Amino acid sequence: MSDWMDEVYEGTSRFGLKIKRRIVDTRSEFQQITIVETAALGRALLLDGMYMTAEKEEATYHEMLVHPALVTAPHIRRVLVVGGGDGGAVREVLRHPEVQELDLVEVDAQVVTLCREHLPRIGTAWQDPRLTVHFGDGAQWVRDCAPEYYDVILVDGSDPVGPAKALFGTAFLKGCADALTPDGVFAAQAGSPLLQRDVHLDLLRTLRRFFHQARPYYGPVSIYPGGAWSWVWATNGATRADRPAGAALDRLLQLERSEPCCQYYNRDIHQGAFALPNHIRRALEA
Ligand code: SPD
Repeated sequence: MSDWMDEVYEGTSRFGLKIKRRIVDTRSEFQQITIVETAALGRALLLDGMYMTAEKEEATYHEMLVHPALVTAPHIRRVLVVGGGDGGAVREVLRHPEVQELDLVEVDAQVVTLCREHLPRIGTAWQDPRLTVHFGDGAQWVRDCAPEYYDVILVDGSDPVGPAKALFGTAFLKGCADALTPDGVFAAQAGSPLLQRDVHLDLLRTLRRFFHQARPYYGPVSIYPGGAWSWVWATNGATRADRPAGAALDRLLQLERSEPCCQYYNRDIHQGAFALPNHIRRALEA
């Protein structure tokens, strides 16, 4: 057995971590689930050979998926997370005391079971009474959901292949717009702006059909293809993404004071993350 675990992205790039041992390697109904102990980043989860998360690296990704939306949404009583079976995103959502009801909809029950057992440092909030875990198809969930139900919807899917592909599609994104309150906020992981440029731009263009505002934001995730990552933020309300003010600023400052504090996210990161690289700005204007 090789002592390296490599993710080969589309046959054109490769990222690898030296591993101490393979803890889980099993095929679920949906995908290959692998959990390894790495030499540098603690335990890591891969789905179908793609790195999803690693203990010493996951904070940036999960904080950036969750807090820009949770800080800026006018209300955050009801929150939906689609995907995110490792528990990192819900852990970050539940830092916010205003959240009353959090639904996690994960297609693959085995991901949750194995992550709860083997990645307990990532999923630290499974016992929170505000959280309900549902197993099923996220696209179906938003289709069946009462209109204008959620204040915030977060999509923590994998890359747009396999079970996560539908989460980048028109029907699902329109379903999310319909399931949000009129001023609700949507956020999702949006791929590598370099290696998945078309996916990234298509997602933004699709969101702009269903939301008055849809903005990308950026940050580093070293274990994902290309190392530079993106998320999208969208709303039909009037709240601004990039400059939290009033209640949003209060929430951000409360988060900054909370213990344990975020490892990556803060007010400066929030504002800077929404700055657009010129090549993206030009592509979106075209
Ligand atoms: N290239 C992998 C992108 C995966 C994004 N979601 C990861 C799930 C972590 N909770």
